[in-house]
Amino acid sequence: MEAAPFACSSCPSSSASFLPSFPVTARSLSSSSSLLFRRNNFRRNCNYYAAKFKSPRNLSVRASGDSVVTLLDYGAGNVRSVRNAIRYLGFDIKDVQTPEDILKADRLIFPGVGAFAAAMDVLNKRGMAEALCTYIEKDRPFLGICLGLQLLFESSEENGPVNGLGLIPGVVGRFDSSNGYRVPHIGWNALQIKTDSEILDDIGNHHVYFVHSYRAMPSDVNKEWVSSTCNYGVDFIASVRRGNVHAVQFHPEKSGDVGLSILRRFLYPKSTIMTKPTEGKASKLAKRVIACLDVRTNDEGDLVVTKGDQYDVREHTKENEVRNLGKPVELAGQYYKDGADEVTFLNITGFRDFPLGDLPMLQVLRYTSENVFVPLTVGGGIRDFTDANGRHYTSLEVASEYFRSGADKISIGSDAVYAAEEYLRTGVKTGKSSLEQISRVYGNQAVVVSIDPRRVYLKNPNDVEFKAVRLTKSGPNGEEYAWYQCTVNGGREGRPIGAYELAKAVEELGAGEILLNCIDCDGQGKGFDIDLIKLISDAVNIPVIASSGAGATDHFSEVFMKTSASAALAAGIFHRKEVPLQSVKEHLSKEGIEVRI
Ligand code: 1PR
Repeated sequence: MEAAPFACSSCPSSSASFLPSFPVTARSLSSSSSLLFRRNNFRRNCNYYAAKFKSPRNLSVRASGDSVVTLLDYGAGNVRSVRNAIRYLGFDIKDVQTPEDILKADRLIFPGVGAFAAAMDVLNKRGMAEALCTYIEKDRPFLGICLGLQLLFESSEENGPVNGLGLIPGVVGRFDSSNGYRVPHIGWNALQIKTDSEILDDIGNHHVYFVHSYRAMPSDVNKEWVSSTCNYGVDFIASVRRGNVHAVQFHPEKSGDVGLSILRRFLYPKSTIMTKPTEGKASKLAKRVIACLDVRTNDEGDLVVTKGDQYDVREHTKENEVRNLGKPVELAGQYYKDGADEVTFLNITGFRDFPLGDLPMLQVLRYTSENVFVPLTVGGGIRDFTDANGRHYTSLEVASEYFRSGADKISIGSDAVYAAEEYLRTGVKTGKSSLEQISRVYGNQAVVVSIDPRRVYLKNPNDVEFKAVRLTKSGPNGEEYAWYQCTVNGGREGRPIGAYELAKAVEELGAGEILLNCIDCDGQGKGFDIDLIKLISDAVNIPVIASSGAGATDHFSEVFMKTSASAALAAGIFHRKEVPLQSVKEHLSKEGIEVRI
């Protein structure tokens, strides 16, 4: 299986390569079944796997020191962010190679990645499921993250039912999107602390970062485990704790200072060096504020952050040079400190320069992810490519390289337009587009589609076959309507598809989020295109990021009050230091819009 980004679980990955999982019976799901019963049942299942797959045995294990944490990275995904956070907190990492490594660990972190069935399959095949159960039953220090929490339950409905480790009663199910809640659940949400959870002390009023489509529900049979819940349409389990065993559904390694403080409490239990996080007021899913860095190589060959006006990034001088607004790693680090909820890098010449040839971009991701503990998205050039030597790269390989280098989400622009056009023309999902392949392997929460539409004014909405909107402000010749034509190659080529049609098609093809730009508004500082953002955010059930045109704090409150956007992204005002990120947050907060402070 390909590496998956940190965003685990639980996502509707339909990869068919999983081995059959053991059957889930009504009895095994019965709420009255005892832990012992489940463990016996589990051991029978393990024996079945042990017979089928020989696990490596008797390999020597180094003793772990005080500042070493053992990491269970079963090879199904990229856990770079977790590694970076552990190292940042002063710990070395010892990777689990064998089941014995688990049993001998002093402190074990299990950042589950990928889909539930695939993860259980790997754990069973390598004999690690049994070792994990033994380790946890002995109350050894354990921290499961995201899928690492879900796997502790009896079973999951993700591509299932599929049996889990069976340590906690309950079934992991999918969020219901029919009640207006967008799935995946992506973003910063609040915790309701239920019991003394130790690692979550003082965290209750803060936001932490979630990204998942599946969740476990609190009930009478698992209430002694539940240390916190979170509300997203329903109250679901956000964390569990019993003795030294902890697991969290959210991502501490992506939850900024608050997340680092949770990890620190796990790594340094009972330490006196804790710094209390500042007072928080979190009560629900926050609207996100995202800083975007358009990156390209300038004429001197340096990778710089640039910024266009309606996508034109060159200065209007005799030299006509590429606008240079700073260094990508430095700016990303600054925005993280300023309180950005996410950082997005767009490799804007990726459509013509092959990104894997563009190694500085990968370096930018690697360096940034060492110190930036909020989600990183990277886009540009994600498509199949044959290099000058005739070597063919699939879009999946390009995406994998981005993920391995520290991206949590990838963003597809031009290639998603071609895929949507093809899908709308044939009505067939081939499964072969970059969008479908990457979302199947990594989960749809890891795939953003970036749309670059341009307004086309109309006198009459019936003049085109695409969805048109009545404009709040009429066009240059008094036109009352417009449709939004999608473009490719950085706005250079208009395509026969509207933003509305594209958004609905890519949602069906597996996009987990939409980054909605607007060429007309880009760099203008006059506000977001509310008509466009309302049109798209009302049309899909996945989160929409409003982009292009922010010029003042009011523009952010306007977009959140008038549309269903989940996040707002800006570039120019942050790069030019016209409006500090913190003042955007403060303004939104004053307007009664929940944000992460
Ligand atoms: O087609 O898969 O290679 O992806 C290319 C990516 O690069 C796309 O996401 C596309 O949006 C982006 N891109 C290509 N050319 C440009 C350009 O500016 N010449 N940048 C470009 C798009 C738009 C926003 C911008 C907001 C906010 N930039 O991301 O940051 O409009 O700006 P503002 O706050 O200053 O108004 P592919």
